[in-house]
Amino acid sequence: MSTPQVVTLGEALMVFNGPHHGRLERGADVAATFAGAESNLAIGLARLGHGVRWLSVVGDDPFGRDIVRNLRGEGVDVSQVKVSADAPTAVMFKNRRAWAEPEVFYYRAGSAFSRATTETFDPASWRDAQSIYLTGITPALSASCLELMRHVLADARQCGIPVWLDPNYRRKLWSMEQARATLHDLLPHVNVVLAGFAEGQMLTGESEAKRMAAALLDLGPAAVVLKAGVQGAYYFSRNAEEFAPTFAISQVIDPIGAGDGFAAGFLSATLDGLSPAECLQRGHAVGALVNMTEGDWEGLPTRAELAHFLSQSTESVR
Ligand code: KDG
Repeated sequence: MSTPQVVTLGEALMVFNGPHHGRLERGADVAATFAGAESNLAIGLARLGHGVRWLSVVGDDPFGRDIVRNLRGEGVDVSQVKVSADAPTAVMFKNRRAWAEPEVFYYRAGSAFSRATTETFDPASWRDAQSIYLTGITPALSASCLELMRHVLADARQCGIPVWLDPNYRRKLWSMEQARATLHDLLPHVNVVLAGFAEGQMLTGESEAKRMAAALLDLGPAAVVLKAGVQGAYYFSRNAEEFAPTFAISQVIDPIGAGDGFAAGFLSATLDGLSPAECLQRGHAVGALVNMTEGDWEGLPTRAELAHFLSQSTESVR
């Protein structure tokens, strides 16, 4: 087990994408890949040259084996991933529609990861991290996953390891009321929260960036990153405030995963010791490259690709 800069914990799913121009039904050509907010982030950090460990549980099935093999191939430390003999890897189907955002169907209730408990991982598997990255998907999966999340947060606090959290609200997993109550309970143990505007609104009831950030800071985190869609993103702490516009891109091919890409870019720049403004810029650059590529993680750039994109892309949307 090599020493990671970042440890992330979460579920990856096998994904079956329906056809671009047809229904997801009998006879359809379905393309298999995998996804997962935390595994997307792990790949993003690994491609940028950071040491990252992904903690998860997969089923003893071809999907779990394929996911682990791919993450290992990307350079992610998968040495602590557990294989369950009794429960399957989660699965998701994506119905792609030309006229709307894709429709997602989860088959993850009772999955191998959803059965994880506070006993599943050795605390040593996160205690050597410089930062821990979690999302609001994990506590939505099961009562035992929520307990595991609380356990990691409490232990990280005691060990002095900063925790990052993206609420990643998924309405097919829980209601806004459940998400708000649970995340309010978890946020006092989080150091940096990276939220979309709608999530910030759900958590605080505020709709203006500065007031939303103030309310989030009051809940406990020392820093708040607010993603305001195509406009850009804000960084707030008690004594600093930054805004950076997004990059102009020719076409959004597939927006899913861009938030995880933004988080990977922002966290990568933080690990490199860059300023909040530079962190926002790297977050936007990585998010833009994910937006311009099919798939949730396939467009995540290497260092060289990121440098190339930044060298030619000086224009911003605003
Ligand atoms: O952020 C993108 C993720 O949502 C996607 O890759 C799959 O983790 C996933 C989920 O739960 O929908």
